[in-house]
Amino acid sequence: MLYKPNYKDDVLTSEITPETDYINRRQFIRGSTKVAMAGLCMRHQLVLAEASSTDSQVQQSPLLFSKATSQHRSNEKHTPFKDASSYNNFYEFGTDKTDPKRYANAMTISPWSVRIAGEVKKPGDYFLEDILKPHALEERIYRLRCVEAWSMVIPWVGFPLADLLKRFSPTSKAKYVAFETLSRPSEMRGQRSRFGTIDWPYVEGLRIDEAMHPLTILAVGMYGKSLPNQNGAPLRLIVPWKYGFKSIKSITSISLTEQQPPTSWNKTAANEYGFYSNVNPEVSHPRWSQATERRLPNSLFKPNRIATLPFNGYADQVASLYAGMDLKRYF
Ligand SMILES: Nc1nc2c(c(=O)[nH]1)N[C@H]1C(S)=C(S)[C@@H](COP(=O)(O)O)O[C@H]1N2
Ligand SMILES: [Mo]
Repeated sequence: MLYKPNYKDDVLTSEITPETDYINRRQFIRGSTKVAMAGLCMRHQLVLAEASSTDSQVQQSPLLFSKATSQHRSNEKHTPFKDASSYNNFYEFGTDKTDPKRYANAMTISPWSVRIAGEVKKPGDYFLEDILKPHALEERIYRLRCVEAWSMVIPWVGFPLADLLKRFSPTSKAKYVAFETLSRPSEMRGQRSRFGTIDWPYVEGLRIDEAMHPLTILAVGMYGKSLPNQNGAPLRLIVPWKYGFKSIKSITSISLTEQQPPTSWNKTAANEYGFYSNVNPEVSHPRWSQATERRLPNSLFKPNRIATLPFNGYADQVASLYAGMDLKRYF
């Protein structure tokens, strides 16, 4: 099913920009098919990604967003969209890397609602449109490092998780944030499988300071378009300094908690996957080294093996969150 977010009417509405800009932008959207950029200057430069779709099964909607600032860019080559959308982990659809692209289109993503619960002053079930409404979308080009020792560089489109959490007024008891993915066996063949490893639904969690960190975002798109289902449409978490499994897909619940919440891979194999799961070349997985990674796309002739960096290269920005902690113990 085609997901058409109401960005043109909702997210970047007259609430946050003058009416004239709003109208100009709407005309801009309507009047363009293959677009690069126009000098629309509001708070940022707004970019409308190319609307042409290629071979993807689902035609992704273009998004309006501000281009990554130098702080959130990378001089590394982006992983091509083709690779980032066809080599995936999304166990709800199967355990092969090719399963998510093959089967995730069975997931209905519209309508979509997100439960905001726990230690907040404004809990409730909200439609995705209302969740997204006040947030201006921005591009963030981040490395994604899977615990399996491969990695990509992906231009996400989203907004800081902190901005969303603040809207719902966390109480003083909110010490952690717990996330949950959709549970819908009728559309998720991996959830029907008798050989499941994971106890569904997939759950993840962050400490509140990690959740509030400016690098932590909720993504609704990548490569300028709304997320393909296999990448976690319509809303997913991105925590770039942690192993990829922390970046939970297709979120239906965000809950503020006093206690550290359970997380799927930790429940599955506690000796292999910790709660923190910060990328750390010095702490090996019990069955393989984490010192290097295979940067996708790679091949037999171009193995593309590179050194893994502490905190996936974001140490300057996040190492202080863990000052005084033994990272070998809290892996
Ligand atoms: N709900 C859910 N979220 C998930 C997963 C999953 O199986 N289910 N896999 C994780 C893992 S292991 C990785 S590496 C990333 C992969 O994200 P990508 O497919 O967009 O590259 O998603 C993470 N989020
Ligand atoms: Mo992963």
